[in-house]
Amino acid sequence: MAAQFEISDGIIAEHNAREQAWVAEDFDYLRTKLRRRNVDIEDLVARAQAFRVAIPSWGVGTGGTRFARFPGRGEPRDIFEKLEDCGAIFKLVRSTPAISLHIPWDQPDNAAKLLEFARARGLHFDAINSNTFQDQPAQKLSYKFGSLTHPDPAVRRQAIAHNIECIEIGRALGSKAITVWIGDGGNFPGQQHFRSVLARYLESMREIYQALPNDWRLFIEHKFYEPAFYSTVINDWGISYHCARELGPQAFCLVDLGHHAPNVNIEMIVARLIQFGKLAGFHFNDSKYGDDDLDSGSIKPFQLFLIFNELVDAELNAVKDFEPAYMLDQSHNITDPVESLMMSAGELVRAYVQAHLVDRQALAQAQEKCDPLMALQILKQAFTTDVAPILAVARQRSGGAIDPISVYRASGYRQMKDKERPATTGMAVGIV
Ligand code: RM4
Ligand code: MN
Ligand code: MN
Repeated sequence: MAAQFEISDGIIAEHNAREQAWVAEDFDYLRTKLRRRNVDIEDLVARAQAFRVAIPSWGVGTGGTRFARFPGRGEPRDIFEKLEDCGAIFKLVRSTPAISLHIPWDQPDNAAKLLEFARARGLHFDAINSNTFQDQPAQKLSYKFGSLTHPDPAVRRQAIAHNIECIEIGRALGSKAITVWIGDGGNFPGQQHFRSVLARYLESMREIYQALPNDWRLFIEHKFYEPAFYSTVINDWGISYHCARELGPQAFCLVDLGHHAPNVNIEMIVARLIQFGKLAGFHFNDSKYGDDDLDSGSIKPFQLFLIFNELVDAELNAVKDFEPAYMLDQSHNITDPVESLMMSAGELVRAYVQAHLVDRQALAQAQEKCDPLMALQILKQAFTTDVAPILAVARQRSGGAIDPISVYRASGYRQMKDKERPATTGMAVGIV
C-alpha cells in the first residue's frame, strides 16, 4: 500500500503556536476565577486529559436516514481506512484511542493485521458490537421475524452463534466486552406473546453469557421502539436490568441516549443503574424526537451535563465496580463524520469537566435544608462556566490541537483522502 496521507505533528504545532496567546490569557483568567471557588484548574486539566470515549467503526462513514444516504467525499471504504480516520481524530483530540468494532460491517479478515495497524496509530479495540438486526448476504436463516427471540430454535441458534463468534473476534483484538442490541419486536398487537419472547431472549442470552471469558462484560442495550414499532423485546432499562440480574455479575445495562421516549429523565435512570451496580456505559448521541443519532450535546447540552453530574458523583464517591464504557453512537448524514466526532468528543469532555465544577458539599447542604432553588443554582453555576480554555490546554498538553477542527480543515485531510479513496459501489453502512 502506498503511503497514505496523515496529519503531521508540524501542522498541529504551527496552529497551536498561533492560538497560544488567547489560550494562555483565558486560562489564566479562569484559573483566578476558579481559585475563588476553591477549585484547582490543574486538577481539571488532568481530569480532562484522562477522559476517554470510543469511536464506533461505523461512525466515520456517512450514515443514512430512512430515506436516503448522501455519500461524502473520500469516505473510508474498508476497516483499515476507517482506522486511518479514527487515527486522525485521535491525533487531534487525544481522548479517543479506542474503536468499537461492528460485526459483520467491519469484520476483519485478519485480526492480527488489524491489531497491528491499530497499534501503529496508538489505537486499541473496545466493546465489540454484534448485529442480528439485519440479514447478511450469505446468511442461511432470516431475522425478519426476530433473532435471539425468534420462535424457530434454528434461527435463535444462528443468532447465538453469531454473538459467540463476535466474542472470538473481540478476543483476538483485545476487546473486553460485547454489546448486544437486537431489533426483535412486533408491529402488530398479538404478533408476539410478550412473556414467551422475553423467556426466549433470556435463554439465548444465557448461552452467550456462558461463552464470555472471565474478564469480559456483556452489555445489554435497550431501545423502546424501532425497527419494531409496536413492541420491542428489550424495550427499557427495567427489562434490561431484569435481564442483567438474571444473567449474572458479568452482565450490565447500556444506555444509548436516543433509546428513550422523549423527555424521559435519563440522568435518573443512570443514577439508578449506578446504585444497582449495573451500569455498563453509554452510547452517546442527541435527539429531538426519537433515536435520531444527532451529535452529542447538540440539542440538549444541559441533559448531557446532568448525566455527567451523576457519573462524576459516582466517581468521586468511589462507587464499587464503577467502570462505565463510553462510545459515540451517532449518524452523520450532512457533516464530515471526522469533524462531528471530534466536536462530540469535545462536548463530552466539556460536560465531564463542568460536572467536576459542581460544589458537591454545598449541593448536599441545599438538599439537606430542602432548598431546591439553591440546589439548581449550584448546578447552573457549574453548567454555565465556560471551560473551553481547560479543554484546549488539556488537548495541547496531550499533544493534540487547541482547535482540532481548524487544523483538520487546514490540513486538507479530506481532500487528500478523496484522491486516495476513489469511490466504490455498495459502501452503505445502513441506518445507524
Ligand atoms: C441501534 C443501536 C445500536 C447500533 C445500531 C446500528 O439503534 O443504537 O447500538 O449498533 O443502531
Ligand atoms: Mn446504540
Ligand atoms: Mn440507536
